[in-house]
Amino acid sequence: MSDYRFFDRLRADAAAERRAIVAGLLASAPAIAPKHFYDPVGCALFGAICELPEYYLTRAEREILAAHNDELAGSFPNSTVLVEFGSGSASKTRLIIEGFLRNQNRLRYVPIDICRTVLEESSLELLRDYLNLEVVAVAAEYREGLEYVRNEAGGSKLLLWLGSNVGNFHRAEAGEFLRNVRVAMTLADRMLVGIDLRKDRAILEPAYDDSQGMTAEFNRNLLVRINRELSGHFDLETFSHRAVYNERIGRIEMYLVSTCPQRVHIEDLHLEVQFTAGEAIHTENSYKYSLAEIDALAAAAGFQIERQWFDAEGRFSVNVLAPKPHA
Ligand code: AVJ
Repeated sequence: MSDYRFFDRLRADAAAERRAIVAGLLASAPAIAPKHFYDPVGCALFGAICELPEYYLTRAEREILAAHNDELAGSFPNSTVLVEFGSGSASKTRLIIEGFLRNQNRLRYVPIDICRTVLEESSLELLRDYLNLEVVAVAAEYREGLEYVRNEAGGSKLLLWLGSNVGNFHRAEAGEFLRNVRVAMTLADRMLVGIDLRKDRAILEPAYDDSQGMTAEFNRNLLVRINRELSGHFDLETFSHRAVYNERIGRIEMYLVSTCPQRVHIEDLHLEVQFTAGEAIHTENSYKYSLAEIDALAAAAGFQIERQWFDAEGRFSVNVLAPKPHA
């Protein structure tokens, strides 16, 4: 298929990854980075999470994109290129693609994702469904993906960062990443960022602790991975899923909590990790933003907010950021 190219920029530095896992598990506040969720099983579980009744984020963002895709596409010149960080199944991106294909007869789409399997599958589905689409898929983490964007010259670009993926970064780090993106952009380019808003914990906590236990399974999959890939001996029954909204900081925190005192052997890491009863492994932060925090994020990264849309219930925001000329 001439309209399809696939680049694999996933780092193969297994030794460095292992060292990071050891350091995380041995830290005084044990932690595992959320990027490790996304092996093929974790990617599939995340896809299922997006369909859950409690996980309002995907639906709210889809509602916004459906309402504004024509206006969005209409504000760009012909032969604009779409680049997406963390494209996943790209199911919401379809709305944006369709908006652009109503305005221009060809469109290049560059999805960048850490999930190789989901990336390939979604790319092929898009190619099948949109005859005038060219797909340049890049399997990569954000950093390598950004490098790819920087080296790719071309017409004007719309960069997408949907799904409140920004939420996994601490606020200052989110600003730094966006600033790096800003540096790779021209003044004609735009960055579209989907950001979940601060809200009542009664809505937030069930979104991360659903009644079907899907999010718990997604969380525990980290331990399943360690057991399988590093010959670990985590007993899944003795780690419970916890998701709490830290209202002061404005983030959901996810943990795996050891329900008893125990030692866990991880053979390939030559490691024995001790847990006390109630000791937790911090597995994810999901930051939520107030409008003032979105303003501050954009400003810190050298952007101005050109458009800002919300779903009818005011749960989620989609922000079109324009580079400030002298930032
Ligand atoms: C993919 C990081 C946006 O934080 O909402 C969903 C991941 N974790 N349920 C989020 C996630 C638990 C998700 N992001």
